[in-house]
Amino acid sequence: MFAKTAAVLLLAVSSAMAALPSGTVTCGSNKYSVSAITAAINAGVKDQSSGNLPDDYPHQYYDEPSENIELWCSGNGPWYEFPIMPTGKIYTSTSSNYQSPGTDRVIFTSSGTYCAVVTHTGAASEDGFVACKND
Ligand code: 2AM
Repeated sequence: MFAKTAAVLLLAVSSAMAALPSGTVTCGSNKYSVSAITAAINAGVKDQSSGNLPDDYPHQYYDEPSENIELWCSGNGPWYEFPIMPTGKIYTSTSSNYQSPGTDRVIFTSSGTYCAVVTHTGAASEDGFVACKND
């Protein structure tokens, strides 16, 4: 009984803490480690606070109920999205050196708390997003 209660409590606390993914996240055929995800979030937060916004990223991310994307962070936003690149490089587009943002994005809060990894690959509409596997 005690163990069961403790397990339920642990589950409740850990889900409220917006844990990072437990392992590799897959977006279409692109794979991301937890450290790559953390690095992309940190770059997005840094760009935002420095006012350096390559192609306006981070963009604000809006909860779209029809997309059925679960956000693993608590609160009501605002949320932000920033490209995560399958090359392992950090997204640093500039007007003189344009870089495509690709298909995949990390979603996070203004303080850099992890919320999700999403992709345009396999989304129901061309401009829509779908959650990446194991995010
Ligand atoms: P993106 O530029 O990173 O692809 C139209 O889909 C625009 O809204 C795109 O600029 C897209 O980001 C952004 N966007 C924000 N939240 C979205 C959501 N929940 N679903 C789809 N696009 C979203």
